[in-house]
Amino acid sequence: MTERVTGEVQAMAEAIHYDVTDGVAVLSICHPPVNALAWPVRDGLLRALTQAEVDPEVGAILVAGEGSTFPAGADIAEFDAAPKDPWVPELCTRLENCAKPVVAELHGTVLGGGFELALACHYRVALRATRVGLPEVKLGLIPGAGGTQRTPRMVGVKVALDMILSGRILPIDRPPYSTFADLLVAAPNDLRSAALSFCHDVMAKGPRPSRDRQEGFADPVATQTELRSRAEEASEGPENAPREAVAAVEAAFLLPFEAGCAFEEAAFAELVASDQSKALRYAFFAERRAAKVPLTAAAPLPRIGALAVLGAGALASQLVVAALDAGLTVRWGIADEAIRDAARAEVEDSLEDAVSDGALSRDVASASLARLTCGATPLMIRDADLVLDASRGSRAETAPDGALRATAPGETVAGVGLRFARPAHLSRLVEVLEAPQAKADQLPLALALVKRLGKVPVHVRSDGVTVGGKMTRALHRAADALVDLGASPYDIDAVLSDWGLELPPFLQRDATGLKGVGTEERPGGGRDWAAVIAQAGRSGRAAGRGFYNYRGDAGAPVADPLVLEMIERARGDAPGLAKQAIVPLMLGALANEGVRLVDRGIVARASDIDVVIMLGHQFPRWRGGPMKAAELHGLFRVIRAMEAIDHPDRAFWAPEPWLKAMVRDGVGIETLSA
Ligand code: 3H9
Repeated sequence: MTERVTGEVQAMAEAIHYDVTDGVAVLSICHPPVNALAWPVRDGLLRALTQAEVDPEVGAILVAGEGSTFPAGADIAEFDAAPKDPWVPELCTRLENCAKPVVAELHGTVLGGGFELALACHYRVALRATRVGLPEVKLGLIPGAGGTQRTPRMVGVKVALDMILSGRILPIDRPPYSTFADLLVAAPNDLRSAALSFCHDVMAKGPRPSRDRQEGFADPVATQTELRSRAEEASEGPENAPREAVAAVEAAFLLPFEAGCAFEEAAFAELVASDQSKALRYAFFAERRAAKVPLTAAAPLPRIGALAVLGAGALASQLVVAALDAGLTVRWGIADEAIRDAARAEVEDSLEDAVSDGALSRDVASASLARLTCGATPLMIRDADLVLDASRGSRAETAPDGALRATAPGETVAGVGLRFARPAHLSRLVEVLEAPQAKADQLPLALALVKRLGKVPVHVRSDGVTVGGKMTRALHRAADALVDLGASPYDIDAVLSDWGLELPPFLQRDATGLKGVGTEERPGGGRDWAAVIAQAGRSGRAAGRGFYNYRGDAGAPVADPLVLEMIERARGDAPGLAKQAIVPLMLGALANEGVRLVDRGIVARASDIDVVIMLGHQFPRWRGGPMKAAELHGLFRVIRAMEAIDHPDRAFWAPEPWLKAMVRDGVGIETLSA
């Protein structure tokens, strides 16, 4: 007979549902969309746990998540304030110390603090499709609720560090991650009954805290070797979280559990207050904000099942691969039959390579190919929900009215154009250009497609201007001005590379090629140094010489005294520039340009600019994009640096009023929106 007692503890009414079934207290977390462990959840869970502990009818406790997932982590939005009790580690300790067995019922994406909560429970019953992970490092953090201590105890230092340092989301039904589950359940409909029956089985066994487990440390010599090599690797990068993660896992190996947790807690507290973590948390929300484009039509985004791609070039084939990866049916329109066959063969080869590399299973690759049809364009267009024209050069003649255009650099659009960052199948960024003449249904279609491809759309109101193009030109203009003021291109590149730019401006220009045509004078004042260098017959990396010389060993870039001589001759006397001024000036120039883009309504928010530059232009994510980086550097310092220089391009360097207002009002870059 089933005895059913239902009740709700007052303060947890909304976030936790409490239900006793056959002697098992079920604590269901209800905090959409991802059941993040926000304060109402933590407070409610603790109260529900206390109630279940004292209830004589309850023999075991089941913690579950309602809706799409068990908690996907702590609430990232809460990290800007001091933690409010009960904090996640305390909750985990209370769960683990419970005298009655506590079982976690897992489904969805069990991440970060959610995964740590699950590890603090005594047992775990999981749906096979559950995915787990410790993605804190992507937010500049380490797991802060015992994850660095319990994980290695269960699966060893190597697997734990793989999880913590990569932040990857992993399948719980595959070894070694299956170690985390005591029972795997195939069908969603069977999960609850299996979990309840598991609870009855363990009532007699009692709690089994994972802090007591030691199987992960069974081989101390291998553990020590692994820790040493990971510490070395982590010390090489610019980010702090990986170093702290290795140290915390080492603490798990060397220290008693409580001391290890104290180490973890202190490291987490330091990281959460760091600029790196602030920038990475900002990046997390900025990407999601960018994807929210207010539409004039209230209708939901259209569903796209079949996509026609037109064109036979590299972009078209990358888009075909991206669409297949996303599970779309693809109809590839190429007029010429021979080219069509070769293009299909190329996609087949790339899928085959992915299978050989282990990146794709044979089944998935075969299913992808089965969804691909190649044929004459009119035929391919006929049954498609949407047409994406990626033909090279001008628009495909056969592209129907209203087709979306995958644009190339410099191309203008009359409707909506999608500027995919390259390579389009790997990159996550798409600038969605909306020209004034765009039809009403084109923007929703474009957004639906980009989201369906699993990419981040950034809405840009323009018929050709891209955020990436504008900001890159501003960076080059600023870098040239710094040379005008007396800095050498090599010093500028070295300072910016130390600061975190993977491809600093002069190396970047060499890589794309220098153009010798046009004037050496910039319209606003100052020189275009790329033009000066190119006119001396040095057209960039491909030619072996540009700002740098590439003709030595292995084509590595080498500073060239001839270039410095050339610059000094052309420049004459310069006021000179301290190296410390390079970063604030570069950030000032970029922030100024970003403000102009928002001011002109080209993008809706400053954070959209950061998303473009982080996802599409190799800007270090742990700096948060140029706008956030300027804020973190200190807008006041940045403005002062701009005002301190005397450069003829005054309009470019004059701090935008909006920047000054932000300093005056003490507000952040997030407030900057059109
Ligand atoms: C942590 O746990 C620290 C602990 O070790 C220790 C503490 C002491 N918080 O991505 P989506 C929101 S650190 C707050 O579009 P999907 C998100 O902003 C955390 N909000 O959906 C969005 O809101 P909106 C470790 C969160 O299906 C909505 O949920 N965990 C959080 O494509 C939907 O998100 C992580 O880092 C959160 N933790 O992907 C996991 N998560 O609708 C981060 C999501 O207003 N999350 N939101 O725009 C993810 O990776 C993905 O969101 C997930 C779902 C895979 C879960």
